[in-house]
Amino acid sequence: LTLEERLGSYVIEGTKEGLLPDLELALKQYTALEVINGPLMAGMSEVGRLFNNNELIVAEVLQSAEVMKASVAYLEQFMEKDETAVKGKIILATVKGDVHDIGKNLVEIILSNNGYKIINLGIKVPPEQIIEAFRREQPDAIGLSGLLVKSAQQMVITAQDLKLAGINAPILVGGAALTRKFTKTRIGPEYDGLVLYAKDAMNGLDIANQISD
Ligand code: B1M
Repeated sequence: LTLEERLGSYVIEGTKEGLLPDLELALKQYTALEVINGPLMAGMSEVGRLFNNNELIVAEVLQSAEVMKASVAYLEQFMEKDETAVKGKIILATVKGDVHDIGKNLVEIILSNNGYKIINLGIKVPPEQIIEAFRREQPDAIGLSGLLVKSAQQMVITAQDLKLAGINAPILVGGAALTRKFTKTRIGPEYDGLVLYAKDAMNGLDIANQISD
């Protein structure tokens, strides 16, 4: 197997044996983020495909997620850091009913490496908890993540509840089940402030930078 194939297969097989030496090797050719977005994400997509075909069970997907998390935790130290003054404060949450947090945590790493103070509320976060955190922290924006189809609908509900609470700070949304179109036509109209869709974590950073400019 090539190095790239091996990196993907650690995620697919859910094994960490040999992972660290291969990550070190990969860093000689790629940036930390390229390793994540390339071979590791390719492995995760394959896990999603196999799971969808009933060729993997949840316990196996969990092991794949562990490998992805361990890789990101190791690679984090090699990511570019912008040590300039704080650009803003952002609350992050995976919406109610959804436990997927690898993407959200990647967004946290990238934003905090680039001058943002992040308040990470974790997973399965109901709107009430986001509203409470908003009042306490007074952030510049709210980031919502969700991977399940029902999470897209939960984002609509969350936006409605935030509006009812009188909140109109920009909302940044992302996650596999979401599209730009859904964001624009279904979430946006339910909210008084901006609702912006990010296709990946770097795009999330670009959008955060645009908002904070
Ligand atoms: Co789940 N799962 N899962 N899962 N899982 C999906 C999402 C699924 C598509 C797999 C499939 O069937 N093909 C499917 C959803 C189907 C649907 O809704 N139609 C699914 C399912 C069905 C489920 C369960 C229901 C399974 C079950 O129990 N029977 C269950 C749900 C539990 C729940 O949430 N209530 C479940 C559970 C799990 C595990 C716990 C085993 C594990 C998650 C572990 C964890 O996160 N701690 C897991 C995993 C790993 C996946 C897949 C395989 C991979 C997700 C992932 O981590 N990707 C996933 C299939 C897939 O996505 N291909 C799948 C890597 C990550 C870096 O990408 O999170 O997309 P992602 O983030 C991206 C972008 O989306 C974006 O940036 C990141 C890249 O830079 N982004 C943002 C994300 N959030 C953002 C926020 C932003 C900006 C950008 O701003 C705020």
